Amino acid sequence: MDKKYPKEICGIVGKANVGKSTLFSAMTLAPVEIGNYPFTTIKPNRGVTYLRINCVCRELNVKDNPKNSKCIDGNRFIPIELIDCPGIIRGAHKGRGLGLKFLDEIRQASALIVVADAAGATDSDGNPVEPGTGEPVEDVKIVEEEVSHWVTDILYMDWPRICRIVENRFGELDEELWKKLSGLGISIESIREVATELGLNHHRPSQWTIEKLYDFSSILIKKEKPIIVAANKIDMKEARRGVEKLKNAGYNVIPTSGEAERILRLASEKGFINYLPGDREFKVLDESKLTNAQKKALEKIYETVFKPWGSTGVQELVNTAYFNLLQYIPVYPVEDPEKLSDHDGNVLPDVYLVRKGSKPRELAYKIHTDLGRTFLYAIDAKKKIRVGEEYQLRWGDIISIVSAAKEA
Ligand SMILES: Nc1nc2c(ncn2[C@@H]2O[C@H](COP(=O)(O)OP(=O)(O)OP(=O)(O)O)[C@@H](O)[C@H]2O)c(=O)[nH]1
Ligand SMILES: [Mg+2]
Repeated sequence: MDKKYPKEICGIVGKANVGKSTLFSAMTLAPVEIGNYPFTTIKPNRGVTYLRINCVCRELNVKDNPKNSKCIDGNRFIPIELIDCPGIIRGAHKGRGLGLKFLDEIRQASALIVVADAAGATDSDGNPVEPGTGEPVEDVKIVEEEVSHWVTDILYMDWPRICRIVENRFGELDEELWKKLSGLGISIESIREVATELGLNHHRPSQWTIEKLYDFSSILIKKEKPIIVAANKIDMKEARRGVEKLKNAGYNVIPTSGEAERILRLASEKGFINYLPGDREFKVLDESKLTNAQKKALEKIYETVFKPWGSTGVQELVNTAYFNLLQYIPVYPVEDPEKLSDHDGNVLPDVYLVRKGSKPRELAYKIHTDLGRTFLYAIDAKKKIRVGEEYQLRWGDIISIVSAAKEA
């Protein structure tokens, strides 16, 4: 049976020149263009990054053979696709800068990282300025507003047709809006809820003003695409105030230094240091192999990032987005509940991400539609007990699905 691995997508968006590509490069090790001027990136970059969790192999003291993920020293790394977008400036929906067309590429993203320049080293158009002068909260607001305009425009362009259909009773408004926003992963229930919340008439869309349509789009997108703010450039002293301001504005904020993470990841790849993404320290392996400049760069990272902030924050970004905001949990499906393996004998081969509250059948569907359709029951392989349809999967569960197809 062919397995399909569901793909999770995370988008990196933000004002021009705040460090998106540096962050992307740190998270994927992909070489991309980085420059201290706006619009260095002109089309989205795609790569793979990983969520990090403690692997159950440690808890059970078994040796695993990961297939869809990686296990390093008892840490399981679960892949997600990362997309680095070009910069956004105010008025982008009207074509300023590089416009917003590229947002089509992140329609499927379940989480968005909005990067802000916490050090305030860029103006609202992304030009370099004296650190501390730029407004990090504005960096996030610009993105929120432009994305809301983008959604508004998708709907507004087709508004006369939508009005005709609904007001001549050829279709329901919620459904027409949902079709129009298809691919954005927005549920029809949310559309209904937000329209009701705003007191908008479901039968007379021609009475909706463009301002109301904007409010509708803005609330809808916030509800469906949760954002995590990377308060970036924390290695600069001006960032402390910026981080506070972002937190006070009520955002989910993770202080980050993409640049520090990028240097550490590269140094670790080259074998100079011992460092895994998310570690709260790094160790130089052989000082004699480092040039003076490299030594200085590492010392600076320790002094400006690890000492004051504890880590580069980069791993926390995706971990917090998926495990706290989206409330995903990792579960390990296995075929053999005794050996904890797949049919080739690989122990704990896969980790799947499911929403908190998911049941075993949903996991079965994620693995294969046939497995979902023919699902009978599941086995909790840690406890060696049978669990039924109503069981709610828990963090780190090892689950074996028993299906009619398998029994036959
Ligand atoms: N001090 C500091 N500078 C950083 C950090 N991350 C990025 N930079 C610098 O910020 C500038 C912009 O970096 P990019 O990664 O190209 O920024 P971007 O947001 O992708 O820019 P556009 O693609 O033009 O929108 C470069 O000079 C980087 O070296 C960081 O964590 N700390
Ligand atoms: Mg860029």
